[in-house]
Amino acid sequence: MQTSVIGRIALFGLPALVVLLAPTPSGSAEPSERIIRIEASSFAYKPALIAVAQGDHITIELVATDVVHGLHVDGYDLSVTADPGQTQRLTFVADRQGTFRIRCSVPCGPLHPFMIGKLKVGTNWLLWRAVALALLAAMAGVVGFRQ
Ligand SMILES: [Cu+2]
Repeated sequence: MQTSVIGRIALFGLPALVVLLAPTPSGSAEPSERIIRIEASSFAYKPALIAVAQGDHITIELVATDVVHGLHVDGYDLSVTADPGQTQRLTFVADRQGTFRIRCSVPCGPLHPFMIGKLKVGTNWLLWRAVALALLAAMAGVVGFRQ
């Protein structure tokens, strides 16, 4: 049995278009440059939750508003310390997906152990889109060969 050209377009072309044009949940599929300002004061980070996409280039600007505070990202093993009134920067690529704990790395008072935040690194939709397109192209190639 032979697959018609129209049949092949319907089988692989349309799914490929859907994969290409489907909107991503975050709105943008491109890895982006993100500058995130975090205010640290006894005993909390503001914001306490940072959500980024995998592959994003992140610069955290840590601002301590009262005493010296630190910021350590578990899983990425990154640290920065800021004196009051002096912004310190931490730059990294969010290459690992998941939820990571942020905690203060400088003993800053009685509730220091509870000074925590979260870094959430979401799905890289650009990567999954490329994988889906490659699979469709491979399937189209197999069907094309069999004729
Ligand atoms: Cu602390």
